[in-house]
Amino acid sequence: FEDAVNAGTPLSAVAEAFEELSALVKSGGVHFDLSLKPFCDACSLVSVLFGCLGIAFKFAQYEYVSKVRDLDEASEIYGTLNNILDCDVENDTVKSPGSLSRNLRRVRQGLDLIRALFQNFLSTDDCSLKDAASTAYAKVCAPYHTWAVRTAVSAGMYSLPTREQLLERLNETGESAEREMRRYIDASRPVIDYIDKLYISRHIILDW
Ligand code: 1PZ
Repeated sequence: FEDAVNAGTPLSAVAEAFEELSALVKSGGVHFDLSLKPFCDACSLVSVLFGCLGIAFKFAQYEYVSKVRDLDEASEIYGTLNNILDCDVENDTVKSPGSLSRNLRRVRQGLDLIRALFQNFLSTDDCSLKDAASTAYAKVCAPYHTWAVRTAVSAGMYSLPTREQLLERLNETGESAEREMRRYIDASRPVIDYIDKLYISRHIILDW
């Protein structure tokens, strides 16, 4: 009954999409070849969360959405995540600005950022969104962003909504949000690990 009540929220849609993705990845064995299409579909859902953050994060939304779109547009030609890596390795463009392998790496960092943010958000009842987001950003993304981006992000943090505003905008209660965030935290892990292995198995060190 509770699930039915919560069925239509953006957060539950994100959780469900990542559970499906994670089930695919987990069922596939070591040589599983994840298709770009379902991956990009799930990643696109995440962008609804940006709508709750206010205009200061429009740039982050644009950055994230355009990278997911590039990957999505490549899905028919490349088919799978593995093929993207193979092609960029061959052309020595894995880390080149705008390359699909680089975009995939950035999208993966976005997914991990949300995971860390949810984890911080749930760790205590009185953790503000600003604190949860700042800590998550510092750990997951800041080491790989330029000084200018880090400065803009830390200024933007002050404009984030409060905990209560966020829940309201997401159409969640404290309890329902906790449930959906936990679903995402659990489901995103295998997907993030899968993406990391695409690079590691090709001897690409993930320090960028
Ligand atoms: C409720 C959620 C609150 C989350 C608040 C945290 C917001 C963090 C904002 C990060 C802004 C990043 C802006 C630009 C970054 C670019 O420099 C990099 C590098 O791009 P490249 O040089 O490789 O082309 N771009 C990215 O890392 C793309 C993804 C960044 C955004 C991910 C955020 C996703 C999570 C938001 C959740 C709603």
